[in-house]
Amino acid sequence: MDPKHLQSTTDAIDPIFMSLFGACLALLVGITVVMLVFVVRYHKSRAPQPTSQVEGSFWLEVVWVVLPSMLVLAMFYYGWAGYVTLRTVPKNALPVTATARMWSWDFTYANGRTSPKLYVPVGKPVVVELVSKDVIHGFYLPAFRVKRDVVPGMKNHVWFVADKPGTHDLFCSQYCGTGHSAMITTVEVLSEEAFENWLNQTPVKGVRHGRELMEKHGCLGCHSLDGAPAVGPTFKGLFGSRVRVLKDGKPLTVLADEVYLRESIRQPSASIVEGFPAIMPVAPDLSDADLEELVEYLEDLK
Ligand SMILES: [Cu+2]
Repeated sequence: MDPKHLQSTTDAIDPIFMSLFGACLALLVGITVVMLVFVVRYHKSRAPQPTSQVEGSFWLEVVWVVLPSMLVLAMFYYGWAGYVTLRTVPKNALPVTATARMWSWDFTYANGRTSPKLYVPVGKPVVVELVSKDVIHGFYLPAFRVKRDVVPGMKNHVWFVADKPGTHDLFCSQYCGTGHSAMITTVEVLSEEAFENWLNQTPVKGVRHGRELMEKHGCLGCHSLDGAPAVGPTFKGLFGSRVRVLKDGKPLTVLADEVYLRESIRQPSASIVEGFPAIMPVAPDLSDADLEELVEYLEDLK
């Protein structure tokens, strides 16, 4: 399908939104003006006696039944048409899986490439399968008028098409716990060529890959790398430091060595750093090789 002739989600939603908004505005202004005119015109000082005794008006009643009915039917028709556009995925759409977890997003492409940001090519529709690892999240992309709940155990999707390169915000729209406000990322719209290059790039091992793993597994939703306060303790200066923890309910000072890091990643509830809530989830999809890379990365942060 030629992208020029493809109706985007924005094209589908904006005219409906503006006409509903316009109809509401016209009613608000019309009703308010009539109300004010009547308040003045029929004030007791101007009209001390009841002005008339109206029994009814056939045609007036026909008008106020038929006009509003047509208005709400038109609202339904255009609303439905927009909904159908949002739910009808173009045939050539590029599939991407969005995985939501407390409290981060990651995106998986057909060739296995994963990314903490949603990279898309310009002019090509993208269909995003929505998967949640834990609780109900919301995939919210205001720039493309797209918002859909991400419910664990439920198949769901959204689609959109970007018409020019750029960066747009991607939010979680359902309050999903302490780190909800940190559950933000971006959609990066690239030219077709730049997108193909990015898609076929293999992530390099080492420090950069360690950082990618952090983003992929959502560590950075709760832990900062620069000492900034967050939901969980910062990673800055963690390795080799002495940490006050609660182990089996007893306070204890431990050395943050490799053993401690491995245990804290694999079994987050084994020891809880003092002053922080015991809310870190286990990561069953973290391989042993990736675990070692994460530990190495944390050592480098020292
Ligand atoms: Cu969320």
